[in-house]
Amino acid sequence: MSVLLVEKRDGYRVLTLNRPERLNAFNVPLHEALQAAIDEAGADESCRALLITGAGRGFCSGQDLHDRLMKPGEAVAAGQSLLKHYNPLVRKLRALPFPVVAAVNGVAAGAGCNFALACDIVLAARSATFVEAFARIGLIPDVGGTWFLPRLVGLARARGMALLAEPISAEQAESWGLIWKAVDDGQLISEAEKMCEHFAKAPTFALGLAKRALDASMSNDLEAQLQLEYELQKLAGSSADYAEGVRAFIEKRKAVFSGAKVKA
Ligand code: T3D
Repeated sequence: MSVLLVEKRDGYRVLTLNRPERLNAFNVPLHEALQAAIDEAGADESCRALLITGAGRGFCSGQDLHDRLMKPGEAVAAGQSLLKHYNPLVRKLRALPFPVVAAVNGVAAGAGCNFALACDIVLAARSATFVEAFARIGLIPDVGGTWFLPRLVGLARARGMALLAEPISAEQAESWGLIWKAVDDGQLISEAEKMCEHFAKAPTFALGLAKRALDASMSNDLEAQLQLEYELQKLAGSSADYAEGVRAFIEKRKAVFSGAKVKA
């Protein structure tokens, strides 16, 4: 059985982490399959959204610790693992020119928690939990966690999550602004599918530019951000989707967006 299931739908793809016996922990084959699937989705012009979820009762439990068992005096090259697998994974996710929806179906721990937070929209089953589990085993939060957490929930809560490593419920995560929404367990996948179906008909080019602008805002000052908005809005404003959006509004009908970077 493949460690990653890839399903092509009309206008979007579904990636299901598929190591349920280890709560979908990351190992090398899963990293390789996931990165290849993200690259393929990014290169497919008909793909306008990605839905990522986990098989079984967990979303992702982070690094597979069975691959990190050390003999006394031995050290694991955790740095190499970040350089080779985790950091490229976050970069690839953030660079995708369309929305990525994480449907967190169960526990998201360690790298699995921060992998979810690196997606654009996080929906979580009400029974799911988020755990910055690193402190329990002597590591620091990685996979962008030390960057995403304070920006999403502020320093006080980021510190609490990183230093205490206690599970945060989906409802708590929603009320803190860590995730978009907690939904009933039975509704999770259909809600995530509905959202991806919406994105598959959205002005994708503009959404990709909006992602870029929001990411850049994390380190830009206001002047730099205004300049970036000017540059990106020039691109969005010359797209066929903008022309169609305005026409549809005036004609009081639903817009039909191509999603492509085509000039009006
Ligand atoms: O070296 C590097 O690459 C550096 C980068 C590191 C990135 C990281 O992600 S470090 C953090 C690694 N993850 C963790 O520390 C979390 C470990 N897991 C847990 O703390 C708990 O399993 C959970 C809180 C996630 C869930 O608890 P619970 O009680 O619901 O489930 P469980 O019984 O603990 O787990 C179920 C099975 O999954 C169990 O196997 P078994 O006993 O039924 O055969 C358990 O061993 C396995 N499992 C869960 N997490 C992992 C795992 N196996 C390997 N690696 C895991 N991370």
